[in-house]
Amino acid sequence: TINEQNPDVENEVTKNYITVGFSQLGAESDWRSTNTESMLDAFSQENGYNLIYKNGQQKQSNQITAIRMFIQQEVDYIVLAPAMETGWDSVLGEAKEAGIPVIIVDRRVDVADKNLYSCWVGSDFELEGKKVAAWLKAFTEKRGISADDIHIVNIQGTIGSTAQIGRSRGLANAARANGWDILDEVSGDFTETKGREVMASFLRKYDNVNVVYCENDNEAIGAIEAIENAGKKVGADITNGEIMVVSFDGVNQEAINYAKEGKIACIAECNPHHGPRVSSLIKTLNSGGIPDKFNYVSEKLYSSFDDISEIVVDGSTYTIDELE
Ligand code: GZL
Repeated sequence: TINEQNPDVENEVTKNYITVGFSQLGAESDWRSTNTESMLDAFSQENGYNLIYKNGQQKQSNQITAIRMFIQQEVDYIVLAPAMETGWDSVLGEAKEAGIPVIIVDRRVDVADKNLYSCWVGSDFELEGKKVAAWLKAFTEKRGISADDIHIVNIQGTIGSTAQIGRSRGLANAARANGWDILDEVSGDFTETKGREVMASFLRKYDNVNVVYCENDNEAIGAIEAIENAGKKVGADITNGEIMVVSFDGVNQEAINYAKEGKIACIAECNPHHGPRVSSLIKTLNSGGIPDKFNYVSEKLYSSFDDISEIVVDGSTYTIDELE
């Protein structure tokens, strides 16, 4: 007989495999596509898995439907990459009722009972924001640029996602501490199209923007296009009319090329390769082990301005890496 969910998979072959239901939030960015690839590679048959993969098209309702389907199919594990932090208590309660362990990957879930999921793996998004802000502070101070001359707009990610919450908080706290002016913050939903639209509206509204904090690379690419379409120059000479762009992810090749040219002044890496990490967490659970509840990945900071070789954040030193 053929498993109707995965027609190319023989039930006989997979009966002693670990069956995993993976609810991915969407395909909004290069980071997301790379993250999906990493998960599909890790949860292959040759690695001992039968994977049921569902793309939520950025809608939490689709993800909830997918989780309910996984429960119906009595999968062994559910992996959830949540679009936003809230709204998961009841469906994760149903998974717990069904005795199916849940692993959260990438963004976080804000649930009353943390026992609704076994563990989480992902990035420290606020630290990513702090790193970019620390780099901006080091860069501007080295050039004698006064905090009063720094006027920032933040093109935020999907509002309510952990990546947006952490990166926005990292910037806001640094701006308050350093006396920087944040002119505005509007969501670009982690996409190039919205990044371009939001940047164009910022340029119509403010004539003194000189730093654009993009909460992912796809937004940064859109913002650069909007800046150049408005006849302005993207660059680091921000007291002479240039507009500096900083960003997150380090996955999109165009953004990496921009960073090599100095068009994106600094990128905080956000590592998308969660597949092997989630697979090892499942293997630990499957052998009766108790994995750590929160598993943070370590990440780099990239810039082609090599006169800033390291930054300090909360007492820890981070080197600035060249982009390969
Ligand atoms: C971060 C991830 C974010 C990326 C965006 O781990 O949640 O979502 O930074 C992606 O590119 O859309």
